[in-house]
Amino acid sequence: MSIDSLNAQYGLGDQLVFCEHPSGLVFAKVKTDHCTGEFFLQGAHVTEYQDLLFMSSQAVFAQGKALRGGIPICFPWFNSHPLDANLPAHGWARTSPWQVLSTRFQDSAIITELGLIKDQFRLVYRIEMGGVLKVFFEATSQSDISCDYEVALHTYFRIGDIERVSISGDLKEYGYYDQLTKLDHAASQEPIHFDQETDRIYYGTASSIAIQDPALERSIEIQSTGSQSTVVWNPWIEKSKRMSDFGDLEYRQMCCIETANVRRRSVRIEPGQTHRTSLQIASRPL
Ligand code: TA6
Repeated sequence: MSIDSLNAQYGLGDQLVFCEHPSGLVFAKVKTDHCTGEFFLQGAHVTEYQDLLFMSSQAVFAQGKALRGGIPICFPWFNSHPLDANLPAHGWARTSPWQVLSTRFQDSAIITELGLIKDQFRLVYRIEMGGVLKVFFEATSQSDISCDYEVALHTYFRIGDIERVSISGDLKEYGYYDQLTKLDHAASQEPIHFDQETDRIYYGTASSIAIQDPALERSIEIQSTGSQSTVVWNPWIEKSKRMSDFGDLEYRQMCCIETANVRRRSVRIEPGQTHRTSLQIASRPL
């Protein structure tokens, strides 16, 4: 669908405008009295909401390439494919073209629904940009047998200084699997701090998490539903240097807190069944 047709059918005046990125990718600009934001149709990828999300200055905007930052949707597998390492890491949802299903202005928010049908799944992703950001990921099985999938809303949060950040909230109640050492760890009952490459899967329902960011004098409040695991990641300096679409020192201004259902907490849905994972992001002054 052309940009003009998209705006004619789904645009909402100057509050929701579809545009063509220099790369040729289509994205939408949101501007209301309460917020500004952006999302790309490729991957249904939210790239901006207020100043709460991190996008790498080295991000590559190209068809079929995952964008480094914002909220990539990892689905239907997390990290490497369990059977075929040649398949793209984190699945196909974040690099596929999603279609606009509907747009509306409601309760002071711009609400957009995007859809993708692929490999026996019907996906609907609702993005609500208002005083807070809400996203709802829904997967419905169109298979005639049970199927398992993994999902991670792989959110990159913008922070002021990684060495002064602490992650508080429900995660302290749960143990985690360290993806780097391949070891399990018991719950610490302590906030999480970063002083090295960190790549952990916390198993449990962490419905409320906060990123305390004294450098930016704010706390980012993360509420989730339908999520039985949370991934916490910072690449630190050596991995940052190995990522061509990420600045060597950008690890200092970001951390990923990923609302997920992965590995031991993957999702099993029956034929015709729908599972929803949702995320709400807001900030408050410290
Ligand atoms: O969620 C953490 C992680 O699985 C890390 O291991 C790292 O690979 C990161 O995702 C980024 O993955 P990507 O495929 O986007 O480079």
